[in-house]
Amino acid sequence: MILSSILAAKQAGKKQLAVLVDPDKTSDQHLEQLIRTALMAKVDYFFIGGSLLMSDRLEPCLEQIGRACSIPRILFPGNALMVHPGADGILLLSLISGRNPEFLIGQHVIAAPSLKKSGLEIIPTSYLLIDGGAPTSVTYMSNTTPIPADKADIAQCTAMAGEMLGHQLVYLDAGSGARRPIPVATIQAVSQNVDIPLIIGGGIRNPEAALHATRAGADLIVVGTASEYDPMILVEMAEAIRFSTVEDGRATVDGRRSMVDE
Ligand code: 1GP
Repeated sequence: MILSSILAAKQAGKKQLAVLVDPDKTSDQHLEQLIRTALMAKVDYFFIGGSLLMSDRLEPCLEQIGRACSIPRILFPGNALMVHPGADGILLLSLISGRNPEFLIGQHVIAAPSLKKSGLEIIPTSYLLIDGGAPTSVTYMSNTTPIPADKADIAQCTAMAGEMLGHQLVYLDAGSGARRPIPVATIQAVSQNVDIPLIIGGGIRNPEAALHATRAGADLIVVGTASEYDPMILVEMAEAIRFSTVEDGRATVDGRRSMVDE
């Protein structure tokens, strides 16, 4: 079960890493290399999805990952068309930073029959868009305004409301390709005020950014764009995240503090 493994990792103070695969942007060859690197880096999950699906690559991507490894494949859907029974689970996203009913309930109603018979593990997730410095596909496609990056109080209260509504995860996303990742203060405000696992993504391009986010309280880091340019970055990201886990356990590794600006 995906949710129970995320909860167990949080309980153990173990930080996790997910790679976002956009089926439209991934060739067979690139995906093969990405899977190899993900195995090397011991990546915890594949997130699969995007704001749009222009190709019919969703199923081939799911199959290719499933043939090559047992890393769980979690759908990260932009809309109801992205439900596919070939995955292992799906983040059932409620876009609660926005006020567009289509992404609060409309798409969910459309997807309900196929979700019900899909056999997928369905994980109700609070999804909050945080301004990452430039308009992104997801803000445009969802027709919603992201929470201003420095309004930690709004992010905090929104996440608290999502938790009280019964969501099992909270995902703060600056959007794929964001210029700036989510500020540490915003991550801290949310992580200190909700108990459900916290996913952070958008604009995380280097190990330092991943480490800053996990130190601030992120439980699971999502990396997409950076791995499209350089799959090997995953190995460094995973090391940084594990370093943060070890550090939380107060068994710091000599010399590794130089990884971040103190
Ligand atoms: C986007 O959080 C993901 O939904 C990943 O973002 O592509 O910027 O890594 P990047």
